[in-house]
Amino acid sequence: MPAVLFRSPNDSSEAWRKSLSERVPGIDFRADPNIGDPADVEFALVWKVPAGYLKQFPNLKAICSLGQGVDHIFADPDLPRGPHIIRLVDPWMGRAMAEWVLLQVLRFHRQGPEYEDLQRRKEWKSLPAPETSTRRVGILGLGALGAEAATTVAALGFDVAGWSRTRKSIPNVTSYAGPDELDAFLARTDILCGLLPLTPETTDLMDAELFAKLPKGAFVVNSGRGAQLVEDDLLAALDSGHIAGASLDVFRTEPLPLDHPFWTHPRVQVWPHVSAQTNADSGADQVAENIRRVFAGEKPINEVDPDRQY
Ligand code: OXD
Repeated sequence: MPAVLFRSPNDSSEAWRKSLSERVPGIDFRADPNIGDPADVEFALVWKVPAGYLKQFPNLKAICSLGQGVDHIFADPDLPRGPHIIRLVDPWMGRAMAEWVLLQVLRFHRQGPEYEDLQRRKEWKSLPAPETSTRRVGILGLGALGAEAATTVAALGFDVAGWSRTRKSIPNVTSYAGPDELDAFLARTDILCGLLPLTPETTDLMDAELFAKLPKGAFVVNSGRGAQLVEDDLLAALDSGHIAGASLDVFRTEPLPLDHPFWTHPRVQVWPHVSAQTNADSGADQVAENIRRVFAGEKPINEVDPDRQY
């Protein structure tokens, strides 16, 4: 059997070796740096490998991301042309992401930051009770993750809309599509949740111009990719009061540098890229199926279109 290469900066090789060995009898699983002869490797399971790394495998047939995002693969200028590019589409991760988005929406909706501040000042004071049905939540990106987050938030009675490249039909979620409908989507959004894949089109999308199109006092949540948000523009919008608060799980540089102003900003909550972590148990079935398919010369599932890059 051809070899499966594994490389990730996270210490998860033994968990993946175990879960794939249970599903692919006789698998030749090679965790970097023990790769043996690179010519044996036909399937690579990777997360954030250095640029140029994958071109050393002359017989590679598929490159599978160890996450839902594949931007780390397309960022390699020497990416070999030809292998299938595959992402994880894991219901467990979809649920985890929907929980995280819901947590941020509820925290802002129920004035969490204001009450946390009152507690710090030992002030017993009630604020006007918020109304769920008129709180407008906007999900940027209605792929597998965005659609589940939108449905989960809508189930609680929020007024939910989503923006995506093409029109989507999701019960209780108003669909806005394409660049022409972005402004109308932003104008009706009190809590903006970024869940877009990183592509050349979405890089720097959340900038000063976009923040200005949100209503005054809107909140910004991002668990898409850090490079979609212009951090200085968000800081300026927070400091002017136009944006009332932000919860961020992804950053342009990760880990977030120690001197970054987000760490100590009173209206920013920092999360260390944990909204939906890859799970070697729940993700292994589809990876095993793809190893089987690729080695049999069949088309894999969850293949990414290299032109769209998601
Ligand atoms: C992913 C991530 O892409 O965790 O899955 O960022």
